[in-house]
Amino acid sequence: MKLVEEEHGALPPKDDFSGWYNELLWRAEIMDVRYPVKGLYVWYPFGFALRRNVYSCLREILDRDHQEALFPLLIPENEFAKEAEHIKGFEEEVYWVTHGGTSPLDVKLALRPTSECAIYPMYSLWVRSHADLPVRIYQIVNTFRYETKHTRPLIRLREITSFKEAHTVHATWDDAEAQVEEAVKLYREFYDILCVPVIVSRRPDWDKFPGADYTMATDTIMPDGRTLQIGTAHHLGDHFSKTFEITYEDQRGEQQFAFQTCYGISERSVAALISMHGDDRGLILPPALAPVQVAIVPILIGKRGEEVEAAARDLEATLKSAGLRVRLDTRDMRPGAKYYYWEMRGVPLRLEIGPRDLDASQVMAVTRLGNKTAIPLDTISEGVMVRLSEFADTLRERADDHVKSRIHISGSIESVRSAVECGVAVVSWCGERGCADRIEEETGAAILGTGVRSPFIESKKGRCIVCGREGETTLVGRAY
Ligand code: 5CA
Ligand code: ZN
Repeated sequence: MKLVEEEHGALPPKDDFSGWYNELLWRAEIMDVRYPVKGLYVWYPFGFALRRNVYSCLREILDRDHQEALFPLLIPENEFAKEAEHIKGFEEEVYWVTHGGTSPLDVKLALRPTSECAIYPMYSLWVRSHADLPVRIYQIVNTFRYETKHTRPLIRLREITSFKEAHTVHATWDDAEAQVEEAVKLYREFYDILCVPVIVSRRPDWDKFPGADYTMATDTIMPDGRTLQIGTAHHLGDHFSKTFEITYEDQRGEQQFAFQTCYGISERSVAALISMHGDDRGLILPPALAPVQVAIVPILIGKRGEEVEAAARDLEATLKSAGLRVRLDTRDMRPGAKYYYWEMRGVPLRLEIGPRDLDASQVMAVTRLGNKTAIPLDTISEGVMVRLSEFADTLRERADDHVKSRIHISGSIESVRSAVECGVAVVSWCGERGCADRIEEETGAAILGTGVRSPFIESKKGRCIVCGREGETTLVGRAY
C-alpha cells in the first residue's frame, strides 16, 4: 500500500495554518471539499464519527434541563418577514424556494438561516400560562446562509450541517438574562471537554444578533492568532414575543409578553478542536472525542507472528470490554506506515506489542505526543486509562499556553496594531462608536467584545486608549 505521504509529500507545517488546515481535512478524512456547490462540504465517515462524539457531549450537557425537538426547514415568507430587525439582518443571506416543480409557489419559502421564525409561531400556540415557563428546547439541524465572505470547511459554510440552536422562553427579562448566563456556563463546560480555551465577552451593539437586546460571544484564538466565534448566546428581550404573540397568563390572570433567549453552536466547534490541538503530523484528539482512542499495532515480523497476533487480539478484547474505542491494526503494512496513519487521525494512544514485549508481559504505550512507557499486561486497562487522562490534561495545558501567549495587554493604538498581527489585544475602551472606529481603522482589527471573561485576562476599569475617558476591558482582534 502506498503512503499518502509518498504520493503527496508531507503535510504542510502548522505554521502555514491555512495550508495545513485544508490538507489535513482530507488526509485525516474529516471533510471532502470536492462537492460541486460552493460552501457545501461532505463529512467522511471518520469525520462524522468525530462529529458524533462532539455532539453527543453537547447533547448530554443540554439534556439535563433542555428538551430536544425538531422543526421544519422551510419558513413561509410572511412568518420570516415579521420581525423587522431580524429580517434586515438576514435578508442578504437567505436562500428562497420559489417553485414546486414548475409551478411558482403562492408563498415563497425560506431555507432557515436559523429557526426563530419556524419555532416561535409554535411557541405562540404552546405557551399559555406561567406554569408552562420556562421553555427550554433545542434542535440540531442544518441551516443555510448565503455567506458572501470567503467560505471555508467547518468554519464558514453555506450549509451549516450541525447547527445546535436552543430557544428558551421566560416570564421576565431577568429570568432570560439568567438563562444567557447559564448558556455561557454550559458552553464553557462543553469547550472544557474539547480542551479548547474560550474567551467570553459581550459583543458591541452594532455586532449583536439581529433582533437581540444583547449578544454574549464565546471566542477562541486559532493557531494563526485570528479569533473564531464558536458560540453565541442572545438575550432576545420581548422583540420576538411581541411579533409572534408569545404571551402567558400570570398569577393574577393577566396576559404578559414572554422574554426569550437563543444560543447556538455549529461545526466550528469541530474546527476549533482540530485547529487547537493538531501538529505537523496531523490531528491530535482529546480521548473523550477521539473516534479511535487506542490503536494496537502488533509487531508481526519473525517466527512468533501468530503468538503476537493472538496476544494483540486478547488485548483488544480486554480494552474493548473496559469501554475503550480500540482498533487492532493487522493490515499488511510496515509498522512505521501504521504509526503514520494513526498519528494523522489523532489517535491519543498507540500500543505496540512484539515478541520481546510478550516475554516481559508488557506492551509499549506511545502517546500522540511521543511519550513512551511500558504498561504491564496484568494492569493494562488501568494503565491505558491513566495515560489517556494524563494526555487530556497535557492537551489542556498546551492549549492554555497557546491562548495565553496570544493575548497582549495594550495601552496604545500602536501596541494594538502589533498585537493583532499574531493574536488579540486587551484594551480599555469607553464604549463610544467614534473611539471604536479609530481603533478599527488604525489597526485593521475589530472590537470583539467588552466585559471580557477569561482566566488569562483581568477585567478592570481603565482609561480608553483613544479618548482617555473611563473604559471597560475590551477584546480587539482579527476574526475569522
Ligand atoms: N439563532 C441564533 C442562536 S442559535 C443564531 O443564529 N446565532 S448565530 O448567528 O450567532 O449563530 C450561532 C453560531 O453559529 C455562531 O456563533 C457561529 O459559531 C456559528 N455560525 C454562524 N454562521 C456560520 C457559518 N456560516 N458557518 C459555520 N458556523 C457558523
Ligand atoms: Zn474613548
